[in-house]
Amino acid sequence: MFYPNAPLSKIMFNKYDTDGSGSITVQEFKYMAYDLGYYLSDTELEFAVKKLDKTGSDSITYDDFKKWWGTTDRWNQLKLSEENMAILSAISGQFQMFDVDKSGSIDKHEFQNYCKEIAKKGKITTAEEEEMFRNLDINHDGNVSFNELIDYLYAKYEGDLSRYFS
Ligand SMILES: [Ca+2]
Ligand SMILES: [Ca+2]
Ligand SMILES: [Ca+2]
Repeated sequence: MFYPNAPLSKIMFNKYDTDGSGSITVQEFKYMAYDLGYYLSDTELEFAVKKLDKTGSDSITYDDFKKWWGTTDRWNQLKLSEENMAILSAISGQFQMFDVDKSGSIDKHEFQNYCKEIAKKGKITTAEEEEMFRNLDINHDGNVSFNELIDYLYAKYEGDLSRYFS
């Protein structure tokens, strides 16, 4: 729908919310970036949506979008720093190491080893371990995918993944 007096943020939001769902998904955001001439890698796009999404819906609502659109360096702030890229690749390497059967996800058995690594300091009880697995396995399919792990860490460290290694 076109509103002649709507703010630009609203016009842009409606234009790129191509399925009219009321929120912008990674795919829709990707198209917008491309259409406006900004190049972001797939990883950066995923993170852009995670960063802007304040409701945990994996997509951007108009309220989230409006805030971002109103910032002056709106595209630059979505670029991942070299440091963040390095951290992501370190987490990915760690994930692959614990994915012993190379299935692309970490099952309960593999998780027991991984858990010890995440917990690092102090002991972790079986109950805590189970709770952690439940929190990580967002879609409850009995496996932790890399995306689920990143979502978890991203929420836990409020977007600052460098804290994971400190
Ligand atoms: Ca949409
Ligand atoms: Ca596995
Ligand atoms: Ca899962």
